[in-house]
Amino acid sequence: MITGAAGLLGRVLRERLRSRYALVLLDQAPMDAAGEGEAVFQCSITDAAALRRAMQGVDSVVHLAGVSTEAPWDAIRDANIEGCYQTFEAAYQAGVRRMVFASSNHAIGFYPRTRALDGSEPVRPDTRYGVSKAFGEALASYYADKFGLSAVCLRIGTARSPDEPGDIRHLSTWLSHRDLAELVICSIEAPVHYQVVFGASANQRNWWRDDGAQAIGFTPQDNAEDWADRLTATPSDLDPIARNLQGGSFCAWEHPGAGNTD
Ligand code: 15L
Repeated sequence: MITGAAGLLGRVLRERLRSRYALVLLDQAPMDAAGEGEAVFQCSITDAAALRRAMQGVDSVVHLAGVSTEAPWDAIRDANIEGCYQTFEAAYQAGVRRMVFASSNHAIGFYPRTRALDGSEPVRPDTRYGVSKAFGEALASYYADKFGLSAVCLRIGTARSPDEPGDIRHLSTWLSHRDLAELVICSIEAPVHYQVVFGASANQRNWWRDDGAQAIGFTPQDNAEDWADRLTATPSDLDPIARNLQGGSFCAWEHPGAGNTD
């Protein structure tokens, strides 16, 4: 199952995984009609009964649904806290084997760019959104340890459309669509109990030297550096808070000291 199947990453994964797996596609937004080997469910991830019906017979859930950027608390709470909980609970009730949770680099966004992370550090969320991703990682750990629902949490960097880095920060954080698909396949199939993995391509300027990727056998192929010559500075490259921290502009949003360019 892919939750959030109508979103950008959901559409990329639908396209790239359909030849390998039978897919159950779930989103509250409308989606293209089910093709061969697909089933489509249009419902909210806060609707526990609908979730449970849709999950019957599902082996793995790739949980992408939710608010994907900073937002007011009630939106984050409903989708990324309550909806995330309902998704894990429904998966457990339905006997799902593996959860692949779309976490985010914003769970650790307040680490400086000079610090190479290996995934074992305490979280340092940069937004309410980042806090909700740290919640999802904790929830995944809880369901794995208590109920045996194994999980891989993907701290995704920047996967975008068009499928290329768009600013200087992305030279470190970019995750190509090809690498995203491979990362998710490894996350579904690796024999692990609970694992945090950074989701980035083989970028020369990568800040994340984790062994999580090794643990699931993920070897990225693409390198954002191929676009380096074409990228120019953006406003967030000038703000010292955004420029120096891994979460970039997410760290500067609502920050009392942001907006200084000296
Ligand atoms: C994320 O978590 C967001 O979903 C995405 O829109 C990007 O902002 C990305 O992080 C990023 O850090 O570039």
